Amino acid sequence: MDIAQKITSGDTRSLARAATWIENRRPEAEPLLKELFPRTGRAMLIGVTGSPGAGKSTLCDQLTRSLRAEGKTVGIIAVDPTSPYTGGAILGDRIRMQHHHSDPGVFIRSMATRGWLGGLASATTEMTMLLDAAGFDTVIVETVGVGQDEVEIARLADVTLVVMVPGMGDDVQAIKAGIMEIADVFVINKADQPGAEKLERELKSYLTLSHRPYGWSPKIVQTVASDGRGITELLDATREYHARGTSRSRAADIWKIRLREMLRERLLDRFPESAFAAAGREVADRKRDPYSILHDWLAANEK
Ligand SMILES: Nc1nc2c(ncn2[C@@H]2O[C@H](COP(=O)(O)OP(=O)(O)OP(=O)(O)O)[C@@H](O)[C@H]2O)c(=O)[nH]1
Ligand SMILES: [Mg+2]
Repeated sequence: MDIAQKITSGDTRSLARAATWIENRRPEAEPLLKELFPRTGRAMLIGVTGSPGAGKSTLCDQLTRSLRAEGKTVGIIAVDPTSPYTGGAILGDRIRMQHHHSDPGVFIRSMATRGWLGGLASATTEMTMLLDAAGFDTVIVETVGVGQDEVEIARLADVTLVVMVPGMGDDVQAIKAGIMEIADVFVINKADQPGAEKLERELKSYLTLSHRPYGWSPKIVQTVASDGRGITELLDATREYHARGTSRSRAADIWKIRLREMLRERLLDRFPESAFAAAGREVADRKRDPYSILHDWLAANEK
C-alpha cells in the first residue's frame, strides 16, 4: 500500500507523516496531494478565528464533542502565529483537547508559524485537503485573527466563525474590518460575562450597514464555551450556512486567488535569493536596468 492508500484507509501514522511533509514544505507533499485531490471536497471546513484568548480552542473542543456524539469524525488544525514549536499556547491547546487524544475519530495538529516567511495560507489549505481526503467529516481550522495571513486562512473555510468577547474592548470598531467581513456566523463567547447583549446590539447595527457577500446576513450566537452553553445553536447556525450551498461559488473564488498565489510561489521558487541580491546591486549601481533583468529571467524560464 502506498502512503495515499494508507491515509485514506485511516492510518494515523501515515497521516501524521504527510502532515509533517506539508508543514516542512517537503517535495514529497505535492505528488501525494495530487493523488489525494479526487478524494477531497467532502468534509465541511469550519474556520474559527478571533482575538487571542477569546475561547476559540475551548469552542473547537466543544464543537468536537457535539460532532463526536453524533458519530462524526473531526480533524482540527490549530494555526498558531505566535508560539514557537514548544510554546505555551500550543501546549494549552493540547491540554484543552487532551480528552480527545485517545479517540481515533479526532485528529489534532498544531502548526506553529513563528519564523514563517509566507506560504502559511498554502500550508493550511494543504493540511485541510489532507484531512478532508483522509475522510474526516468535519475539519476545523483555528487561527488568531490578527493579520492578513489569518484572514486568508479563514477565507479557505466553507463556514467561518468569528469569535468575539463582551466587555474586553473587543467591540465592533476594534475588530479588524477584514475579519468582520469574512464572518458567516458571529460567536459572542464568554456570554457569562457582562456586556453580551450590548455587543449583540452593536453587531446587529453593524450588520444592517454592511454589505455582505453571497446574500447572507450572519447569525449571531451567544456561547459559554467553558460549560457548553450555546454549542447546539452554534452548530445549527454553522450547518444552516453550509446547507445554503454557497460554499462552491466561494470555493471557486478562493481557488482563483490560491492559483494566483501558487503560480507566484512557483515562479519565485525558481530564483534563488542570491539572484535577487545580485540583481538588486546591479540595478542600484546602474549597471543594468530592471527591465532587461526581468526580461532575461522570464526568457530563461521559458526554456
Ligand atoms: N468565563 C468564560 N471563560 C471562558 C469561556 N470560554 C473559554 N474561556 C476561558 O478563556 C481562556 C482562553 O480560552 P481558549 O479556548 O484558550 O482561547 P483561545 O481563543 O483559543 O486562545 P488563543 O488560542 O491563545 O488565542 C481559558 O481560560 C478558557 O477556559 C467562556 O465562555 N466563559
Ligand atoms: Mg487557542
